[in-house]
Amino acid sequence: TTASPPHIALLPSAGMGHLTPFLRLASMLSSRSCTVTLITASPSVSASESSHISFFLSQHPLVKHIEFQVIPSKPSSNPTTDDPFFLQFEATNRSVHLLYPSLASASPPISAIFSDFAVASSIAPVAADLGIPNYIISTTSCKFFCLMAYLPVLLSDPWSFSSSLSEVNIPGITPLPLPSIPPPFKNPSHLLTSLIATDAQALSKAKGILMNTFDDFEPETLTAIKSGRVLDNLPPILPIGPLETFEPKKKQDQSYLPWLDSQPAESVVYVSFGSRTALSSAQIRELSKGLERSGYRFLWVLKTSKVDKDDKEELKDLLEESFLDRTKNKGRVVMGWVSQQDILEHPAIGGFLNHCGWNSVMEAARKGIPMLAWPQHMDQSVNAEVVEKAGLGIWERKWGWGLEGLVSGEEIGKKIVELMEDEKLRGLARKVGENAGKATGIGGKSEKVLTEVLEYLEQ
Ligand code: BUP
Repeated sequence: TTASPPHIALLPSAGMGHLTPFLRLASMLSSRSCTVTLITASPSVSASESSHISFFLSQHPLVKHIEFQVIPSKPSSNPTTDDPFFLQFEATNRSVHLLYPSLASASPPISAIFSDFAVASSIAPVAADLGIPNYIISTTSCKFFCLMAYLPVLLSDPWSFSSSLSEVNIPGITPLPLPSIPPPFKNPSHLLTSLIATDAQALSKAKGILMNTFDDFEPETLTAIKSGRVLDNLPPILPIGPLETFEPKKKQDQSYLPWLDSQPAESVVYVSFGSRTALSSAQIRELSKGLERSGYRFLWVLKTSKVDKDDKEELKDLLEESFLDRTKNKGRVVMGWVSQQDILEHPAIGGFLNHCGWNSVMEAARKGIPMLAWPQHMDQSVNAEVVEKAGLGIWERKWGWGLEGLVSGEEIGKKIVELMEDEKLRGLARKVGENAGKATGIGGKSEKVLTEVLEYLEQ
């Protein structure tokens, strides 16, 4: 009998930064004739997650959907954080065992589960009971993945994050400067830290780690982790990025696109800090000054709350009318969801001021767009260093964590000019884009890795 394509169940965790790569992979698998089941937790934290899930399913009628109810956490039970995304990670982990019956009765039988790092510990026993392999999907840089995988070892030594040290050492990879470590990691009882450490301990049970990155982007770190120098008990590391985007045109306000059409090539700075960072109102004002001072054209996506359901403010409450007036021919400020895809693809975009959420980094890499990195929280400082080293962008380390300080408009303006005028950077970034294209093209390294995994899983 001839082998038939596998049935793959995909289980993302909370937040657009996690959902997005899963939807992309689901689309890629479906177009390679796999049967795909998308598993989503309900209720979702943000409105963008639920609307993207529905939209995705409407575009992919063959993809099956399992929605499972998460058992919410009691607000008082986690004194270390009130971040709704972290609370959902925890709630999802506690609820994953409920999936067993629907996965066991799936037809055709499920060949493998591809699940988020953030559910590694809870899905491992489910996959074992089903007798099928589990692949972990890493939605961050390989370098930050190394930090998470190695976190249990670091936490076992009280000196690891001591402020008397300037860097954190992980075998095989270049040391991480202490300021790049996400602050919660320094507190072993922080909910996020304990979840990540528990998930890290389950990694050895996985069949492989699929990563949204590519060999040429993080060559040294990938070589180190693949050769077992970081930890000797990890399963194969499988870079398959940058993941292809599927997003066809969605019905949303895209009034910024005709405006972009009328701007000169590579003249516009695109500014976005991702789906869950709301800058302080003081920082929003400084950023507006910086954009104006730089003299460059801009498209700025502005968010005012961590979870989109809480968005209430209006543009006129956040920015002075005089600013909006003065810059009306030079820039656009947009609130709400934009199609970052369409924006980064647009020839008018010449630079990207961004927080270094990993999806954004991979999207910029695909298009070879130079970045000005301004990490806000979590993996973003480590990612910023990766971006800088890969030649995709510049990073002003002294700005620190965006959410913790205040950077003046003057400094921001100067740095934007540097981003837009650095021809060497533009050339290097373009090269990154070419390499990304090679990796995912036919016969490319990332494409081959994915093909091999799917061949292995054929039934
Ligand atoms: Br905001 C926004 N439109 O308006 P990241 C984001 N995106 O298409 P984050 C839009 O969401 P984490 C918008 O292209 C990317 O694919 C964007 O993921 C898209 O950052 C995704 O870049 C956002 O990883 O997630 O949202 O901060 O905290 O997990 O890094």
